[in-house]
Amino acid sequence: MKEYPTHNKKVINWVRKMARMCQPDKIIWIDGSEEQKNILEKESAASDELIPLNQEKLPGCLLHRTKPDDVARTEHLTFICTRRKHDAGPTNNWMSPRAAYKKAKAILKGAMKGRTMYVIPFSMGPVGSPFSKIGVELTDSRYVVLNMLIMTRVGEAVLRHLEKEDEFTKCLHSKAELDINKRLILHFPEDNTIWSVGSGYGGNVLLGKKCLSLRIASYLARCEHWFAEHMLIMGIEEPNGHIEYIAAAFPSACGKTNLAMLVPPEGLKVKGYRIWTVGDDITWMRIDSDGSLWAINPETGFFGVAPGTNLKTNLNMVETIKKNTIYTNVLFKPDGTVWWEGANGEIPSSGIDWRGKPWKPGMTDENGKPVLGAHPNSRFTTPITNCPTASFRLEQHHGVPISAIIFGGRRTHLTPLVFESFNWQHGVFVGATMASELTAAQFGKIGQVRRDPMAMLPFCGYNMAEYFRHWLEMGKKMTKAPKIFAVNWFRTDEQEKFLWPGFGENLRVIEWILDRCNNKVEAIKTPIGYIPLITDIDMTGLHLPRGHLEKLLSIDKNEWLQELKDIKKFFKQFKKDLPEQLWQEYEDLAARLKESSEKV
Ligand code: SAT
Ligand code: MN
Repeated sequence: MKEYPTHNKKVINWVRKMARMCQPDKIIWIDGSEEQKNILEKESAASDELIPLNQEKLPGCLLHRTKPDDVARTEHLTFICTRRKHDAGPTNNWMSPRAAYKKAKAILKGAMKGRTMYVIPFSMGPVGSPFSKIGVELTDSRYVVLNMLIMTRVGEAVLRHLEKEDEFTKCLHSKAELDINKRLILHFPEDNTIWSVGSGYGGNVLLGKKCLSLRIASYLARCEHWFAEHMLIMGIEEPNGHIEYIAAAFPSACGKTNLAMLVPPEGLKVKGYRIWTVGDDITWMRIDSDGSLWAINPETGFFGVAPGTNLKTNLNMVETIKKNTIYTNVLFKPDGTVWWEGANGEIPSSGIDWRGKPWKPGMTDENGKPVLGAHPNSRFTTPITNCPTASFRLEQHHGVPISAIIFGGRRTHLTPLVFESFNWQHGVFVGATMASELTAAQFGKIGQVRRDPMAMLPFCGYNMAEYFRHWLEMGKKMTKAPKIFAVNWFRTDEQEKFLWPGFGENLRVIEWILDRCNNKVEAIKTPIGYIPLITDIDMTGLHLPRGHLEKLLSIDKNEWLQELKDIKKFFKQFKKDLPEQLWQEYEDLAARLKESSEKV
């Protein structure tokens, strides 16, 4: 490829400038071709960056290991760098652009010496769609290039688009020394720029994903009146061929991927539903001329959590990751395949664990804790087109119409299996007051409850108070706004056992949600929202112990009054910025609870 395969001066000047700073030995432009991909794979294998897996059993699959202190997003090293601190808001880490550039420059200076700088022109969303955004990522990691080729649209078509269009997100990544003390994930929304240094973990370095498609995009979305959300999109097809689409927000590692491609449970098989997967992580939504919300998934792959993925939890994903998949931090088996805790089949008798050390089942560490074969946040990167349920509308420039928005968290107590908000404004309150227990996808204490509005706490690129306002404003612009629901698959009983089986059975709840959207069933009004009549959830073939469904739908007044205190604390940090409508919703909820009886 010639030195600069574009005439776009802005791109050329920026690449030159970044190269002067990082001082790579050479620059290679990524064209999205199979030949170039093959060369990169060979080079990665030779340099031990990636291990080719058993090509008979897992064709086109590779294994990668990150450093043990580089296995999840590092939220404490992630910054929103706006000129005014206030614009980043109280929930984001903030640094001034000047200080941030300076700090990162000191690490990036000469960081690519002896390495190649790859230039990846990519599009989030179908190239040329009114939804889509162009980015260019510079990186010194072949692993990043190979992942980006799966997760985004890369190559010639993007370059052609850049000939006409000047605007693009400038994404710079360098592994540098992979030193946690010199690691920074910096977002400059006002400059449409991302700098990531010192990490090799997906969420920190695949800059098209969380950094561009959520943090930068959420900022752009507010300016341009659309939504960039941490949501899956799935289609539910009825036997008559009609498909309804829903978008659902859950924090990381709470089952978005499994839900997006669920297999209808045995008991509902006779109803003939078919599920279509549009996306499992990120949703961009716009109001179309019909006054309703239409959505696309800007990505082209899944970056999913491996542990727990098996035929029972996610049959379609097991099928998806059989080829052309990059595995990260899983166990390497002697036969050249991979394994993780909660995988199918037998536990292997030996292997190389995610740290690259020999492993045997039952091994314990110096504290007597089991040594895991795969890291709890080990991942696979795999093309969406491998998925048996991949939607046939993935390339449609207008996306799919959204009937319902669902907010979900991981709460062992409090939140019932499902409830419906009273209206858009109340729905925004429900989203804004979401909370969830921490999982392995974040640094922090697993199990601890944290408030995670719209599952966007780590991903909102500006002041969340303004983000809530944006949600409220968008509601006014729609003539056919989707209904908003909350779900919780994770409620437990007194013995801390899950009350709801989850996975494919969740379709029973989604069925009720769609029935509500289509005005097919009544509901019970409670202080927190509408809940289903027990008889309106189709339980054919699912034999829950007596009283479980009632427990799943019960609302404990005292628990909710307690929750209100926490919500108040959360809201208060936004001071005067918090939209007054949310305080109003808070007061209304408090009043409804106080008037209600102990248990609903
Ligand atoms: O690690 S990622 O941010 O890419 C995935 C996630 O945590 O949702
Ligand atoms: Mn996610």
